[in-house]
Amino acid sequence: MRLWKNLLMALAMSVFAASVAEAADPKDPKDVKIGFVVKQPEEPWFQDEWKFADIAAKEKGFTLIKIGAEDGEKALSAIDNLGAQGAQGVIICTPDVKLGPGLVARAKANQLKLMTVDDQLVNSKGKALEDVPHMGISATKIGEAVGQAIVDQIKARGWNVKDVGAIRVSYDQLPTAKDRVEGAISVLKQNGFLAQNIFDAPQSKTDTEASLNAATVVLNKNPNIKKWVAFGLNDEAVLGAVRATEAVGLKGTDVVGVGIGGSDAAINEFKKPSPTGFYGSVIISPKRHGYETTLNMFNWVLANKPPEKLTLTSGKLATRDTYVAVRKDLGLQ
Ligand code: FCA
Repeated sequence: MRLWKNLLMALAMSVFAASVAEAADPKDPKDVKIGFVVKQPEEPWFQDEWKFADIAAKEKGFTLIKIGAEDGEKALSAIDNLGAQGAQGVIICTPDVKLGPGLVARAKANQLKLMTVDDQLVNSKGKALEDVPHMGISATKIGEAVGQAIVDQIKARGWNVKDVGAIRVSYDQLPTAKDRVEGAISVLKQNGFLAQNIFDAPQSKTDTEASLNAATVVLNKNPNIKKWVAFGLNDEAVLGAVRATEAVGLKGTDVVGVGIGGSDAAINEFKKPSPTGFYGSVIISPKRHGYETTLNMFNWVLANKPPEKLTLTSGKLATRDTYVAVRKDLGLQ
């Protein structure tokens, strides 16, 4: 009797061990399950990331599970959910980078390999978690490209730089957001832009509506300034600021907004019959951030080949006249 019990127990344990081993170490692409969690699923950038991640999954024959997680609680439960579904890896753009150590612990508890995209995790002191593989944009450089595009337009329009105001749509709790706007500001200042003419418009969320609200406050406080430039974390931030300038009666010719992204939000603006204050966007690559990260995770799960610890991608300025060619160049057709 006892012997039987022991034998059964041993058998059960070996079955359990085998299934755990199998979950952690699949041998076949069709057994691979990867989660792709994003903080703002309705934003075109994230839709595009998912689209390219799906292409990778189709090509290689693994399962991709897409989850939107707009707050910290949802992000943590997305990880549990993926664990329960037997996924082996997850790529996340977290709604809150300070969740860093919590997310790492949760992924570990669920035996999930973890990689971040766009927004790098930080610890409680704000230091990046460099052990977690990350793909982000070269934020400062891309911000500088935004600043340069703005400076070039100020010159092309023959404006006196001293008369121009700048709306800095900000979300400083997110390091990549801060680096982007600071990059833009450094180029403005190098070109004679007055520091006192740069106005902070802190947004409560990284969407167009929050930016419109923040920018409206700045415009209402400075009715004497008639020429404006605007920059921020992404296209949505700049579009919000441009909409705010329109609401106070400024024309497109009085405003130079340059965004970052190049997804539908920007493209739809470029397609309008006449130019608005949204002059350009530095197009970044949802293909690299969606397709490449997912493929990296696939190789990590299947071949135990971990991704690079840090990959920073570049961007290219596009305007209504050049966006078709720039998108083609980046393989974004
Ligand atoms: C952040 C922003 C997104 C996008 C991405 C690359 O996550 O919120 O809009 O710019 O970086």
